[in-house]
Amino acid sequence: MTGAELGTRLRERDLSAAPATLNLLESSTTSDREQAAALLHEVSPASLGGEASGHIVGVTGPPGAGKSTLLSALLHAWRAQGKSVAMLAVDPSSRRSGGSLLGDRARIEFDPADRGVLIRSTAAGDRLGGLAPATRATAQALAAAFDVVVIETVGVGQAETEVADVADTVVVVVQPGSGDVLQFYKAGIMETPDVLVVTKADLGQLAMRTRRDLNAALRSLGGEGPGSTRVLTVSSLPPPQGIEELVAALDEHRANLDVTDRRLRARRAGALLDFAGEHGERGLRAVGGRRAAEGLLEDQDPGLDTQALVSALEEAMQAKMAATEVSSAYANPPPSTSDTPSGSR
Ligand SMILES: Nc1nc2c(ncn2[C@@H]2O[C@H](COP(=O)(O)OP(=O)(O)O)[C@@H](O)[C@H]2O)c(=O)[nH]1
Ligand SMILES: [Mg+2]
Repeated sequence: MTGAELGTRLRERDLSAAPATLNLLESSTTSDREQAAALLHEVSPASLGGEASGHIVGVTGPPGAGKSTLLSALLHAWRAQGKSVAMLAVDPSSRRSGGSLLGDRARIEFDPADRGVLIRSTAAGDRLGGLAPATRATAQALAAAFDVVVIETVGVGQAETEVADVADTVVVVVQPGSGDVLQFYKAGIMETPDVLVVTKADLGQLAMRTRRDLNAALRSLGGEGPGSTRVLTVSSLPPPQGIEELVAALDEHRANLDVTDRRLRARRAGALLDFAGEHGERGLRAVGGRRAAEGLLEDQDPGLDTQALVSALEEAMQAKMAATEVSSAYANPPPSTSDTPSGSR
């Protein structure tokens, strides 16, 4: 099965193409990367004739906040609505055996026979929070076939920013009494998410209080009115509470979103991150710095996928490097014998 064939199947919303897609996009061999580029081209906005229709939801929060348990509840709610769901979890518990990183951890529960669901956990490796380039590309590709694509990352701050670069809607999950998140917002360290969820409402008054405190903090940041951050409380353990409201809040955010604009910015930001990750400061300097790179990305066809944007940056880099080699060869010709200092100085 070629990358282009997989991409075509995704475009036709054939969910059975998803596992092979994940494997291909995670592979780093040269031939697989070529196939991956062909796949991504098939599900690019240019090929789809518009943005992929799936809703990309980023879910992030500190370890133990209740993300996985919440996602199990959301999964059932979405499936009950007949929506197909892909969940990409960046899992820090796989760093240590038995998920002992922070004690008691839930897994996302689902029926393995259900063909409308795809769950993939990727080990976070050394990175707590950050997104692998493959996760970004995978989410964008799967959004062509699935109704909902969730990316779960762990952490606050950086994790939130990175997931905001790819998601249509960003959900930050906090548990009752977690004052640190409040402090982050007050200090302006975190971007405000689209939806804030306080979990474990069944534990009592503390959840309501945390919700009030978060609302007060958001008000003090001037975040009120349409389009501002919603704060919801949920209980994810049976009997679930607040899940329907959360599903509705996510739908509402997406319905009011300029998806084309957000996705275009996501692809450009992702391309810049991937390029800088691959080629470092030297690569950025070669294309004339970060600003110049951004300008170059803005000049590209808005229908290009992220990988194609990375390729455009790489071509510019290679052209610049080749030109520099030629011009420095003229500017600094290899010393001829007469130029060579011979003893005197
Ligand atoms: N009482 C209660 N416990 C919860 C709830 N949601 C999650 N938990 C518990 O909190 C712990 C961490 O949950 P988990 O989903 O693994 O958190 P994650 O690390 O953010 O994915 C587990 O022991 C869950 O059973 C909830 O709504 N109520
Ligand atoms: Mg988890």
